[in-house]
Amino acid sequence: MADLILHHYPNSPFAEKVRLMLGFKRLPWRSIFIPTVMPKPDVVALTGGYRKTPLLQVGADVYCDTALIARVLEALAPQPTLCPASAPLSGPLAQWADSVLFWCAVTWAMQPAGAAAILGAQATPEVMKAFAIDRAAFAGTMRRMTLADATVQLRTHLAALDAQLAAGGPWLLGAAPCVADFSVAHALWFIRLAGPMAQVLAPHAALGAWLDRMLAIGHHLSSPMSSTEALAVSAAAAGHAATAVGADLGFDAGQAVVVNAIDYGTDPVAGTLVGLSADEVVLRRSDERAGTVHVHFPRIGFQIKKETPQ
Ligand SMILES: N[C@@H](CCC(=O)N[C@@H](CS)C(=O)NCC(=O)O)C(=O)O
Repeated sequence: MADLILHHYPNSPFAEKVRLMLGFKRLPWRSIFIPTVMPKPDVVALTGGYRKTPLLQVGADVYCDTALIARVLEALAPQPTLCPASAPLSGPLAQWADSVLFWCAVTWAMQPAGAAAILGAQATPEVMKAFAIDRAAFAGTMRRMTLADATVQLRTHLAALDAQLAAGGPWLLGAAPCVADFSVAHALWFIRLAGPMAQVLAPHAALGAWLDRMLAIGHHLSSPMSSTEALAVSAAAAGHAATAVGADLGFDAGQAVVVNAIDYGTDPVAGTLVGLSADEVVLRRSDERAGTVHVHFPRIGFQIKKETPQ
């Protein structure tokens, strides 16, 4: 199997979701630390514009968004499963955690004392200013939560999660962890990272014990790689993962299309459509350094448009 190359940075919650899923599946991986703010020239060489963290690269296939990365890991290592048949709501619950819960958690955690704990010595006034400017552009037209709203909503969500675990468990949807456990865990991991802000978790004993179990899964084995090496791996790859454009989905193979996330970080990626299903859209694009890359996105949370010739 080609190397699984994760492009990430240590304090990214969504990266922690993937690191834990790699740990759960006992898959060894290569680790590339990418910048936390734009510019990210080596990331964009691979994706064509998508800038969110993390990315999973396998040869010249690049997988964007952790919902899709979860499916790729599931296909590579079906056991232990992230989608037990006994938990059909694992996907929708993961999506709730990755959006609703995530924004409450981040808004709460990034209060000044939390941001100082997360960023440590890096949190100079200049770094904080550059970070704020970058994230304002990243949010685009998305309305960001106020701290007052995030605080009350986070407490409601934490109480519901705690009650679910106290009544059932030991995992969120029963006897085994599923993808939703990883989506909830990364948001709460970020709150724990935020030093004094972690007190919001204190009243919830069942949730706290579950989070300890989740984080004990660990990250399995990783070894460092440089982004220059990753671009060379892509350029040298012999081919791509098999893909095809399904019938009756509104698009044709070979069409010029543009794909973008619909929530935030909506930077468009243009390419030739080579794969389309209910779960995934795949574009082929070329880059001077990365060669011919297939960039994969999930369907949920993304928009595909035909590129109209100028
Ligand atoms: N839906 C995306 C969300 C990813 C996301 O929001 N990642 C954050 C970091 S945790 C990000 O991209 N921040 C800006 C950046 O890293 O440039 C996923 O599941 O991968």
